[in-house]
Amino acid sequence: MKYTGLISKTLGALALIALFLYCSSQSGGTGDTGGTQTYTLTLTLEQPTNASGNPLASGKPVYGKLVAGSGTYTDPALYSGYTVFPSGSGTATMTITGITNGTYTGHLMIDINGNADTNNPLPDTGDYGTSSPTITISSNISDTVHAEAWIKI
Ligand SMILES: [Ca+2]
Repeated sequence: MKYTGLISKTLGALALIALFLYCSSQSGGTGDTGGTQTYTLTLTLEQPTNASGNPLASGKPVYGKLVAGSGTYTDPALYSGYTVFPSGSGTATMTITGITNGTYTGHLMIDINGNADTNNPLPDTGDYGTSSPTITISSNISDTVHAEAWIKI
């Protein structure tokens, strides 16, 4: 048949369009912008504790950020998060959304003395920080920061 080839090409093109539309509709993800896949980092934060196990950050704000590559805590945040520890001994949850595929360094700090600039929060003496892990994001990630991970600055 003369038209068979044309019909199968047309069907093939329609299938490609359908596949494209399907893929476009699958790029969902929180914070998705313009079809670029993004991911969410969810951290459960335990409070630092004293030798008796009492919480040391009750009601205190926590700032987190991801910086490019192996960047330091003074580098600008590509992505940032904020939460507050509850009163008492509870944990806090920090959610950082809209992260694109890549390798970052994560920085966390508890502003114990409440003097951080909320636009560019940096730790000072008496605050708590953590070691700064390399974080490779290629999916949604959930992790826990344990009480022992906090270091007094
Ligand atoms: Ca501070």
